[in-house]
Amino acid sequence: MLMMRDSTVNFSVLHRTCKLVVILCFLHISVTLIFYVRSLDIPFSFAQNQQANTAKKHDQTTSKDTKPDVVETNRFSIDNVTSTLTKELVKCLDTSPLLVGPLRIEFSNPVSLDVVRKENPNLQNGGRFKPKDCVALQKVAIIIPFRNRDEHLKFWLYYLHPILQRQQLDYGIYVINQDGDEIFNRAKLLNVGYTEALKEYDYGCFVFSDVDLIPMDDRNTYKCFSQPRHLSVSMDKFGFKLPYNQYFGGVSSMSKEQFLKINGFPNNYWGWGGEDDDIFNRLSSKGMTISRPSGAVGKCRMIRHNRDGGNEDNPQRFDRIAHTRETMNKDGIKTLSYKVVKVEKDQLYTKITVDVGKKD
Ligand SMILES: [Mn+2]
Repeated sequence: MLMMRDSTVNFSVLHRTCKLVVILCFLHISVTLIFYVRSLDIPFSFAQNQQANTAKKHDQTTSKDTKPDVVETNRFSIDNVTSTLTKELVKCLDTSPLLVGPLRIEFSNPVSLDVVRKENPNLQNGGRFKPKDCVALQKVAIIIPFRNRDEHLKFWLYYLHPILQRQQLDYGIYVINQDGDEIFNRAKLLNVGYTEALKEYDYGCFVFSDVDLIPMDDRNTYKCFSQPRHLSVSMDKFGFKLPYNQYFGGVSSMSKEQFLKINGFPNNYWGWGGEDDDIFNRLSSKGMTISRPSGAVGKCRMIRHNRDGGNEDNPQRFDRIAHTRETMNKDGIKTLSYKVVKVEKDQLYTKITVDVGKKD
């Protein structure tokens, strides 16, 4: 009998212990699950952003896709009831609420300009845009030096127009096309773009972009800062690293004041290379420093290509760079001369074909 009672006692203790262990296990699994799901949150929202982004692109043809803007207006109206009542537009926020972050950029499928035009119905002739629900903080002219790169320009327009609109900029796209077959002069074309854009509108900020560079994150805002900005800081071409600290090539931005302070860009760099280093020398000689986004936000892709004909290495570049301080006041925006050959206005861009002369 004693034995029996003992074993029943043992059995019920064992039973309770088992129950407790099962409950503990269940608790442990639940907690683990909760943390696991939480840790998945970041990739989830990233995927949603990507989808929202592509969905947006496709939606634009059918619906006008004004939802995010409306939300933004409502948020404003809480703080600014009076101005909403009087229908006055308020300033856009410092950081646009429409940004989605990292973007998928690839160049395997060719794009058609007709599709890009349909996907960007809010553009005005000449590749101009203004946000509808707030007043943009900056008026930005985007200058692209160009010759015979139509395929690259299509990708650029396809990717950049939606990004720039989400950045809530008041912007215009200026493609500056070098006429003829003389050797290419990137920096002079940039000077021309600055001059021609200002004839059209009161721009206060200028973004200078190569036609083959696409940002991989829309938080890399194409606007101006208190110091000249270098935007293409981690290019896939350079293993997503800055090739050297003074590098100012690819995509950069400068306010009108910053640009004028350095007498614009040099006009005498014919062929590939050096003009970006000359611009850096101009900036640093005037006591300016370079502002940059983080390496993550500043990621960008370059469309792979072979060197164009008529853009051979400039052998004089090393000598020129060594003398920027002596030459910059004599050679720049003050002494720029060129002839406009043709102006074409498209919904997606203003293309200005210019005769920049030739190397003497
Ligand atoms: Mn290139």
